[in-house]
Amino acid sequence: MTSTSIKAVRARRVWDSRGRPTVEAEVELAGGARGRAIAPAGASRGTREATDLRDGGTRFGGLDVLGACENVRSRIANALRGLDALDQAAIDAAIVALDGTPNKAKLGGNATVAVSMAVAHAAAAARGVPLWRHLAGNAPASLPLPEVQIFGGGAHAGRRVDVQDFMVMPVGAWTFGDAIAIVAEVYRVAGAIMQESGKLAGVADEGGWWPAFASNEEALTTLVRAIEGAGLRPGEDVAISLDIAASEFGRDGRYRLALDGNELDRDAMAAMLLDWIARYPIVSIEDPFAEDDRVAWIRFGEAVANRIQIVGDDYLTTDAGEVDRAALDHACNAVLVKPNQAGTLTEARAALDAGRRHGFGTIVSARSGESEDVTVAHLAVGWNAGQLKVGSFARSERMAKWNEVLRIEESLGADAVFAGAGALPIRRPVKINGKPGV
Ligand code: 2PG
Ligand code: MG
Repeated sequence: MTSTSIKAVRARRVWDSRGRPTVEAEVELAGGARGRAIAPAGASRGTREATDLRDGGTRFGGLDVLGACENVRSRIANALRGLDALDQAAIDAAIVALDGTPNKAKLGGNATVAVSMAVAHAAAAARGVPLWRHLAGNAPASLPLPEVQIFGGGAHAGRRVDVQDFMVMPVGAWTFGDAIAIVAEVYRVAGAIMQESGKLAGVADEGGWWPAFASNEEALTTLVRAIEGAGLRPGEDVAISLDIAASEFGRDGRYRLALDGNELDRDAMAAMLLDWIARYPIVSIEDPFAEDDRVAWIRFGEAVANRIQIVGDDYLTTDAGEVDRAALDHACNAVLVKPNQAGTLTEARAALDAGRRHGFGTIVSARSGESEDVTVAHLAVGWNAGQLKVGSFARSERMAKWNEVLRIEESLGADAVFAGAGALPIRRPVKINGKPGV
């Protein structure tokens, strides 16, 4: 027993940003240090993600997590007691072995990720350093380029539009603080445009403006107007990024765009996206095709050839093996890293490391169901991911993360390194003379 040995692991049911139950884990070390973390929850979920263990039945629509909390208190606590919190890999290996399934079906990924993150917080507290510093060790750390939703759609907005996230990336910014201030202006102007056109109807799940548009493309034209209205140059100061989340409306190579009244085959879907890329300053597209449509991904990857970032979310589900396969296929050039898709920090880190080995962009991401927990902000900095996606620029479960990165930036002072547009795995992330520079 040393001062960093795990003494106790506790769990409590808390509530997420959608008012749904979720798991909070608390870890206490022998020396008295404590760490705490809350599991997030996705709405558009990849089929290979770690299981989000829910009680079923009628209570809270079947979404209660009393079973997952009990797994933390009993099985996980018993397995981890006495282990050294400084050895995250050993802790997570013990969790993986205890579960014994490929997708945390027994313990619940919500139980395991909360504990895994709480252990990291406790270890950092024991060392008396911020979590990002604990995670970085002697390796370089950097402030991430933010990817921020302006309009929310898909599963986060009652499928009001098909595309899930219309986001911006402040590619012209030189510091994280500037980047966030630029986003604030674009978000504000986008809201004003919605109001002027009588389309202001509140916000979606991640705080983006509710997308009261007549077509998916109207969101793109409005986004360009918002960037210009903020006095910024589309593509040079601020670029567009999309999460199509195509698994939500695509199956067997066919894509049903309900808002546009279209059913597209995989080639027509690719043609539509290529047309958008040609006409709008888009630097990144996530999940352009459904997770079961490997051939579409490979063809699209070939057609785009690193002109933009192509991000695998549902397609890769934060799995190092899937990242390796996608790299061989040239299906994408970036990995979204969501700790709860993997179920432990070590597995999420392995997916990020696999991406880095292949020259991929690496984006640490929150989920649509979030809380005041700011662990992902520390992961993005401490793992030197280069990019961070936590939803929009409203609602405190989102702002808590952006604000935490601002604090970290300030604490670094002159040593702060902003990843900026260089974090994108593309040849030229900006427009030149008003034309796409790709
Ligand atoms: C995504 C995330 C975050 P969810 O698809 O990238 O926007 O959504 O957490 O619902 O999977
Ligand atoms: Mg996604």
